[in-house]
Amino acid sequence: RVAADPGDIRYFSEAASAEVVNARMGANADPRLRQVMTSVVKHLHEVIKEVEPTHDELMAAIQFLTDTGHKCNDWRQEFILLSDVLGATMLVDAINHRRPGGATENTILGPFFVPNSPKRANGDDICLDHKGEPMLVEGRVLDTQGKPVAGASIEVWQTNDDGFYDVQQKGVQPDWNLRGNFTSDADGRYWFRSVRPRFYAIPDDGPVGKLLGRIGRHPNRAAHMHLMVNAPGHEPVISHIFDPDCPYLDQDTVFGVKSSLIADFQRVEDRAERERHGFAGPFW
Ligand code: MBD
Ligand code: FE
Repeated sequence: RVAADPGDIRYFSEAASAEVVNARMGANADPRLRQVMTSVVKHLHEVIKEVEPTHDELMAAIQFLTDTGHKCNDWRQEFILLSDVLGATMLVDAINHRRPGGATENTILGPFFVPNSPKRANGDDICLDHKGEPMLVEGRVLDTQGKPVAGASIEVWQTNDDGFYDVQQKGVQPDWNLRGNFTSDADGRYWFRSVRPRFYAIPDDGPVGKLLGRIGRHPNRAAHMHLMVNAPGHEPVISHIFDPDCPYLDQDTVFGVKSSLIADFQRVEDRAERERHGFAGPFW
C-alpha cells in the first residue's frame, strides 16, 4: 500500500517503541539498572525521533563511539573527555556534591590523575625540570568548622609550561614531573614550589577533538592546577585552583570553572622574599 501523503506515515515502529523495548526487561532486573535503562531508552528514542537520522548517520554515530573506545589507552581515556566536553561530568559532580556551607567546591577530576604520586615534603619543588614561571603555592586544610586538619594528604598535578602532563610526554619530561603528594602540618598548612599553569588544549587529536572542531568549539581548558585532598573522617575534595589572569576562565572547554576556585596570585618582586621561599637557586 502506498501512502497518499507522506505525512501520514507512522514513521516510528510500534513493534520497537521505547515502551515495548523497556517492557522486555525481566522481573529479575536490578531495580536501579531498570530505572537507568528505562530512562536511557526513552530519551534515546526521543533524540532519534527529534533528529530523524539516516542510516548513514546512525553508522557515523556508531563509528564515532568505536573510534572513541579505540583512542583509549593507559593514560588516555577518550570517553571521560567526551563526558567532560558535553558537560556531563560537571553535572554529575554537582548532583553528588551538594556541600554544606563553607566546604571547598569540587570540580572535574579529569583524565590525568595518577595514583600513588611521590611523597613530597612541604617546600619541595614539583617542577623537576624548572621550565616555566616559578610559583609558590600555599594553602591550609580546614574542616567545615574552620579547624585545621593535620596530616591530610594533598595530591597535586598540573601540565608543564608547554601544556602537557608528564604522562603525555614520557621521555621528554622527567617521570612524576609536576605531581606530588604533600601532607598538611599541625596547623593544616601545606606549601610547595611549582610553575605557573597555562591554559592548554585537551588532547584534540582524537574523535572528541574532531567533534569539537566540527561544531566550532575550541579545545582549551582554563589554566589550572589539580588538587585532591584526603583526610580520615572527612569527605575528599577533588578540585582545582585556577589562574585569575587566564583568558579562558569564562570558556573552559569542560565547564569546570567555579568562581570560588579562582586563586589569588601575587607577583613577588622582592628578591629577599623570593629567596626565603627557596627561589634562590641557579634557575631563578
Ligand atoms: C585535563 O587536564 C583536565 O583536567 C580535564 C578535566 C579534561 C582534559 C584534560
Ligand atoms: Fe587538567
